Amino acid sequence: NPRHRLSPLTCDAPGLRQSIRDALVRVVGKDPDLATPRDWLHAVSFAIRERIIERRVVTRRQFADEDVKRVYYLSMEYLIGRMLEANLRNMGILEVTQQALQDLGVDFREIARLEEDAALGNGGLGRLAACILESMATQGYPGYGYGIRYEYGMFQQHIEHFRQVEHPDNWLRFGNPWEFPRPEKTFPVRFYGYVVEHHQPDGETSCNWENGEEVLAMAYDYPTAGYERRNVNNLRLWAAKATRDFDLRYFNEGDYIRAVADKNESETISMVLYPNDATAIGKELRLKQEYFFVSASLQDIIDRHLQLEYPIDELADKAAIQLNDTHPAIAVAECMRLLLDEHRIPWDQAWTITRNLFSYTNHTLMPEALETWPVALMERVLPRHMGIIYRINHEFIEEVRHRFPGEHEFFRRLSIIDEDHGRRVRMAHLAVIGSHRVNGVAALHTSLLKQTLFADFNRVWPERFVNVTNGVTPRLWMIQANPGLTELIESRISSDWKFDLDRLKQFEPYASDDATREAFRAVKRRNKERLAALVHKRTGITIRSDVMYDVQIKRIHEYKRQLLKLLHVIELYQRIRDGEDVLPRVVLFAGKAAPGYQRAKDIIAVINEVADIVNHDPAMGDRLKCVFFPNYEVSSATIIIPAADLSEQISTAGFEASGTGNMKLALNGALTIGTLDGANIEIRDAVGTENIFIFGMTADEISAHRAQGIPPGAHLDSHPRLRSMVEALRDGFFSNGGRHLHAEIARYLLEEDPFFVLADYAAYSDACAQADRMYQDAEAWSEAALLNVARMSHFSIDRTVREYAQNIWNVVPEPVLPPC
Ligand code: 26V
Repeated sequence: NPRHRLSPLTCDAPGLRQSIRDALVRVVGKDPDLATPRDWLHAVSFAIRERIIERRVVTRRQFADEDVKRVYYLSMEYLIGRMLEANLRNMGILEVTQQALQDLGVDFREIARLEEDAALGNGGLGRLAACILESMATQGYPGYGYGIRYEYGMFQQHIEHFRQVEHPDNWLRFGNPWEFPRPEKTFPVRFYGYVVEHHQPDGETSCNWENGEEVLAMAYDYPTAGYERRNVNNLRLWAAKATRDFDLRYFNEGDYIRAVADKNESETISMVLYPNDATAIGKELRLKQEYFFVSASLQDIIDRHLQLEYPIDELADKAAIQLNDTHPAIAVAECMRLLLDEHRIPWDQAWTITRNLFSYTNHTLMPEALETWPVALMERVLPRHMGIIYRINHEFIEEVRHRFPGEHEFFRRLSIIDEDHGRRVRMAHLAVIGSHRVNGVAALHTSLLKQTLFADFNRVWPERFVNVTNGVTPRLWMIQANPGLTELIESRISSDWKFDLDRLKQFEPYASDDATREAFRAVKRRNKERLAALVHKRTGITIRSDVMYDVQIKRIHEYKRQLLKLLHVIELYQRIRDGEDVLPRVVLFAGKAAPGYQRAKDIIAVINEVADIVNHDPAMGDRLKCVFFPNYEVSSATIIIPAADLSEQISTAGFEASGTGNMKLALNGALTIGTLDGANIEIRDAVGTENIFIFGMTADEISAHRAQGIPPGAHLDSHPRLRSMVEALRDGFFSNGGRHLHAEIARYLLEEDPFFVLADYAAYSDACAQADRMYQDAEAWSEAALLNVARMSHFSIDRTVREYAQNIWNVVPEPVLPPC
């Protein structure tokens, strides 16, 4: 319609300059003479916002015209980081915008770092969701993200007196130029109440869920740009708003203040991200968060389907829904409810649609992280869903009873209801039964899933279980994070590797080229200088940039074994004190501990206290520095990763589902020291055993070792120093006030540790020594590092997304729009 044609927004420097200046006055409301750096940040963001949304409108229209099958990604978490630079780069207007700002006398770098990270996730699972969205946009898939617009994201970690202190992450306090509030897009979400059954004349019963409380879910849209194209997909995040019922109460009840307070309470649903990625939480508010965003998303998905004039029974032909872990698994029951109660579809047909629609990704085998909800809680909060779950379970058990007669124990194990721990709903079982595909996130993880957690289901439906190994987006984790290495690659091979990481293979021959190695070392050195400056700013610690940077950056968890690395720091410290010649290095830890996970918080404290002794001991003579980098987040990862030489991926084999930091570090030319766990195995296969340091027990050996029940202390003599290292810890040599804490950690290592730190120590120390030897040969190290870079093509998120599209979603990419 020509009346709706937009006045074109130019993307040249003069046009952008004008837009930024206009936005400063007209949107931010500031006199340019008085504008602060943050005002400029907002002005440029508003100028880009206009351009990104324009492309979103075009993309949406194309999808609508082309009758496409859509993909919906349901995730409680999106760990996105900063948006300005990513949006500019992907839209292909980064450099011209930097130029426009420079013309205005504004330094892009200075304002870009004022943006808060969007930290709406805990760790790997949330970052994977962000990478998948970016890749779907880049490759032209009609993909939509759905999640929660938490008012407070992942807490900010401060270190006070060596300990972690959590501060609220009020990321929206200056407003957010990247979001488009859609107050007209709201859906009611009900909690509590009861179910009324109506017996129809045809003998069927229909159900009505009545009474209870209603909350509104209001949409906020975050456009997501594909790399170097005009495609822009949408991430829709829901915020809770009180319904108008609350407004009416103002009039009807004398207690006006109370009525407004209640209104606020109903808005707490989307207030805060649960900062826990280790243990399931049985909190009612968490269940409400899960159902809240699932219900709003499904209502929206079905609305869109009907608006496009597709028949409801074709829902699974026109849409695929991916469940990111079990957090949105209630979607299976909610989909059934909507089809049965709102759209009057018969049960069997609704069930066929539902199963064809959903698929589920599992991200952990750890029993304590598996979500189960007490039946009584579900009955109270979601009575209609509980009824639906009972019927799903009943029909499922009937089916298996028929196929496997008499195997009563088998049926009990398969049931959605766990009868052994006070009747609980197993969300993973609901997700498996309600999906047509279930995937693990690395080859080992998928095979362990089939052998352990889902062994019984694998007997029932072996074809349902597939592997999709994780990946990372090279746009953020290489092009943005490491411009030096990007430029080096670009000077050697053609630039199509940015869309198709398979082409990075062409870089491989340069691993044996002296000039390329030399240039690689110069890039690393500059990246180390950049990190060293940041470390100094954040911690006051001065580190050299001419030594090995050895990093372990990830959530703090026993199974990830930060204590194994810390023991190695202690070994190096003692050896230097004993006058040995030790390769100089910086060991850098970063990561958050769940606020309620005391052991993880103690590990942070001990790391900081050991670091304090090491860093202040003149005997170290600058040969060893130990840094705990506070408040690890996406934006700091982009600085740390490109500076790393050695990537610590040392989880107890069988426990890390995949890891994605391992991929980011190898892509940036760090060599991995790691166990045969998660995607490390596939990384080894890709880079070659000579270019990685693998050590320790395998997953099978860990199981066998556990069965033997050897006390951990029995390993103290497996390494010449181990005993004195653990004793130094135990006796408080490194303690600075927290003496009993150190003794407790030593006791834990000697008597309890379910993750086999001491049992793996000798092998680990050997592997570290091997890495040290290779590092001393700069040419050999650079060659191995460059081979790591060139051989990482398999770990592009684009490959991951293509596998989901082909094997699970059955969707094809749309021809992407050309760059402007
Ligand atoms: C679990 C829970 C338990 C209930 C409370 C809230 C909460 C929040 C997150 C989680 C997820 C834990 C699973 C997880 O993050 N897995 C990680 O997923 C990565 C992406 O697949 C993978 O690379 C890591 O190995 C895996 O630990």
